[in-house]
Amino acid sequence: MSRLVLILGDQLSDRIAALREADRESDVVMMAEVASEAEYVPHHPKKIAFVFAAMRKFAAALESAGWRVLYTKLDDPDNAGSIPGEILRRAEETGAKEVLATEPGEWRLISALEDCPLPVHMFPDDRFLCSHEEFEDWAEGRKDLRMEWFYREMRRKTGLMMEGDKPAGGKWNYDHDNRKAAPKDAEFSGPMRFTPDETVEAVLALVEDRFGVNFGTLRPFWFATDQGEARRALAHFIKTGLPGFGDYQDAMLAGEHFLAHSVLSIYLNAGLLCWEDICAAVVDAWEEGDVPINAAEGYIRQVIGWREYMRGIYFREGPDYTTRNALEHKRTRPGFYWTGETKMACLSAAITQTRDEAYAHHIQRLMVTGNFTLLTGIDPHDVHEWYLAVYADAYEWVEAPNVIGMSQYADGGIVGSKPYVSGGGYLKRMSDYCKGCAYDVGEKTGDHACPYNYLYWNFLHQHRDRFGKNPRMAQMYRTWMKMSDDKREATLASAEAFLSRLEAGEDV
Ligand code: FAD
Ligand code: DLZ
Repeated sequence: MSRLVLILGDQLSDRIAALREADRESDVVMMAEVASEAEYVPHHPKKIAFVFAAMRKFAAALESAGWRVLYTKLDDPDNAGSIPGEILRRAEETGAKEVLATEPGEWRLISALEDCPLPVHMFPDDRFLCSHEEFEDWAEGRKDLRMEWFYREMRRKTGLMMEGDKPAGGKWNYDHDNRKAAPKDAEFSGPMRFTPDETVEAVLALVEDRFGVNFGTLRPFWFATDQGEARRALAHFIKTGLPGFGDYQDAMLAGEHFLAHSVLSIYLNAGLLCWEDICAAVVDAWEEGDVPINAAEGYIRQVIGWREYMRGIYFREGPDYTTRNALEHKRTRPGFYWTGETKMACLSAAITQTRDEAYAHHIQRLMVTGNFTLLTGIDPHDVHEWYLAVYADAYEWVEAPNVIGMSQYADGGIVGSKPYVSGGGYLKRMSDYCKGCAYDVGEKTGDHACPYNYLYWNFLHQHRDRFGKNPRMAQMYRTWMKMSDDKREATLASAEAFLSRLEAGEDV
């Protein structure tokens, strides 16, 4: 009796657990493009196209490797429209009585599989370095769950950039070298781009037809869509991007969408690359002397540190995590998050780039779009849904802890010991956005001032009961209290006027 082997759109790895448990001779792999996955948030068309194209190519690769694969395209007339629906349809067709699956990366889909009338054996997703149990053991009994301590455990566990039990170079973390603004003459070659082949073109036509109205530009579409291409994109990054990765990690330039970032999360999260291969390539380049230690350490910290830590938090905190709202923020997300039409040059640049690329780098996500929604008190669930929709690398296990936790402080301080907020000064230092802005970053109050300036102080003032005693924020509150009464009043009045205009849907 054959069993169904479910492979989801972000499980495109030949080492995925369900496949390892299956029997190539008797079991049947099933993959399905379904409306429920494509529509549960209005995904960016590039994200949908990437997932479908990569799924189709992975299915073809499995067939070539001798698997029997039942693949459902979105426009298949018999398509049941959901993963459980497709399981039942394929079970009836094949006579299969049970399903082998790998744990999905979203609680929503885990419970859908648990509720399926057919028995579903869900295997842990061991594409990650840290299992749920290991994260629980690490977290258990700790006063706070700071990423840095977790990261050091992962360095010890993997032995990456370790000399015995000591970190290579004598320091665990070289982040203080990684905050340079990009010089004007810096050249970035950007990620490797791939020309769509026949399979990708067929998917692009489908996505254009079905999801053309979603926020996001579909063409030009240049993502890698199979493991071979993703490996080439990795090799390209190691050669061209990694040497400058550390230095310019936090920099932002209006005309440079990628700088020295790798743009590999899309492939890594979908299974086209694995963390082991990425980290081995980074460490090799460092050992060969091709990249400085701050770049190599900075990069592996993102992958074995932040990425694994975020996943640990998502699964530890449970299905209600995305509804947390510790700061009780209630405003509706501004309409310009779907258009980029705002006079604030930084927000306009980050949002239009997101529209065109389905990509923005970490600091754009955190300190431009996320900073603004936090400062203006937007409902974090609204913010979460936007991020989940617009980025090609977004799946809840990694998006939610970054948004709800790191960016919006909606989990009350599990991920971050203080909120990531800043005034315009930080944006001016780290980017060239302010030059083309209708607002003046040098002005602190009034109609012409950069809104981040007064919104920043307003945020601290509104949340003084919560953050006033936070030692990491003491200096900021001291500065606020040292301002004259007139200045504080003018700051709060500017913030109030701006927030009223925002709520009224006026152009800001
Ligand atoms: P690089 O800058 O080249 O970094 C290398 C790799 O490190 C990335 O590919 C990624 O796998 C990993 N990484 C770096 N930072 C993080 C992090 N904070 N959490 C997890 N992995 C990390 N990342 C996602 O993969 N999906 C998301 O939906 C997502 N949403 C985010 C939302 C917000 C508000 C913020 C602040 C961050 C979010 N991140 C998310 C983390 C980070 O922004 C992206 O991983 C990164 O921008 C991906 O681009 P890259 O591959 O060029 O990364
Ligand atoms: C993101 C996505 C999309 C757009 N479509 C599909 C799909 O049609 N079929 C599928 O199996 N997976 C899809 N995915 C990825 C899933 O949404 C992903 O597996 C869950 O969000 C869990 O991480």
